[in-house]
Amino acid sequence: KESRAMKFQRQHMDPDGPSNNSNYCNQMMRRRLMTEGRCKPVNTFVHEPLVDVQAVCLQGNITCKNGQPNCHKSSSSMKITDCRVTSGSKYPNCDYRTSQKKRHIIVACEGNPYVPVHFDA
Ligand code: PAX
Repeated sequence: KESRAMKFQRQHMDPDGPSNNSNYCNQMMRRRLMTEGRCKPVNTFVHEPLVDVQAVCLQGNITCKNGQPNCHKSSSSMKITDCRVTSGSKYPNCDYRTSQKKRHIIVACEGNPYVPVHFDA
């Protein structure tokens, strides 16, 4: 079975990306299996080395949106792509808007080793 840590990597890690194209989210959301059963409404891909994203679990500890205490905010801003389903998108034809940004990211971490399992913001 896929662990929570592996699921985070499938859904949120793309260290070698992004290919600079407006179809990035349409391709990646499908390729990473987030358009099965429904179109996942919002998803962020991070374009930094895995070790740098794992290291966020050792950086500033903050409260998560759901009130849990296991969130961490990156001390540096990171290259990301936000994918957001368009208003006209109709499953199974999931259509996404692609926006590239540089932001501090917030992830929730769990386990031993203590690694990212959820993307909070
Ligand atoms: P998830 O299902 O929320 O969390 P995601 O991050 O890819 O998946 P399983 O066993 O899979 O149910 N976990 C936590 N979740 C939330 N908060 C805390 N503190 C926490 N600690 C552990 C994956 C697993 O992490 C566990 C949780 O129980 C899950 O375990 O976001 C909805 C989705 O959209 C993404 C992030 C979420 O997907 P929302 O609205 O609930 O915050 N997303 C959202 C994104 O990628 N980018 C964005 O900018 C936003 C806003």
